[in-house]
Amino acid sequence: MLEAALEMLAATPEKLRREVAGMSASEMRRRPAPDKWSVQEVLAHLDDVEELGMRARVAAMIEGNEPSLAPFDQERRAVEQRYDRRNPQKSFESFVRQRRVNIKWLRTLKPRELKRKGIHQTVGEVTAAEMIHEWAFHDLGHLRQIMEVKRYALWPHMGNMQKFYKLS
Ligand code: NI
Repeated sequence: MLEAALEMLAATPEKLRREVAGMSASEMRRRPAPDKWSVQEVLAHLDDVEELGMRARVAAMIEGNEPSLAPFDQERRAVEQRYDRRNPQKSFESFVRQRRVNIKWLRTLKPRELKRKGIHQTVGEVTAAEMIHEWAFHDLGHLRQIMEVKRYALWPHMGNMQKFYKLS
């Protein structure tokens, strides 16, 4: 499963690129609902957490002795880091650069390194391998968010066919 997770992580930049290709700046800024992120915010977030939320944690487990891992509140971070003001193209490019380096690094990790642990302050013990699976899981969640923005954009144009669906 780890290989599958690494493949997913490696595939995310291209998936993102395809999903946002052709979107205008205002489409990227649009929140589908007041409590849902825009594409711009999702891109800013992926760029922001790639090091801090992901790589740094895996590295800490490998280099340290069961380090304590601080929780990461993405909603608060989005406000503090002004995700809504970030240039989406720059966020995307910066994310892709970091991801490329990280995939190379992840592929060098040995089985004994993957078994190393950290202690997450909220959920307890986590291994480096588990963190990598979560990393891929996190990617897919945010890709789904982008799909959701696109679904919302189609909604007003569907007429009576809306009756078959509910927007969550
Ligand atoms: Ni997230």
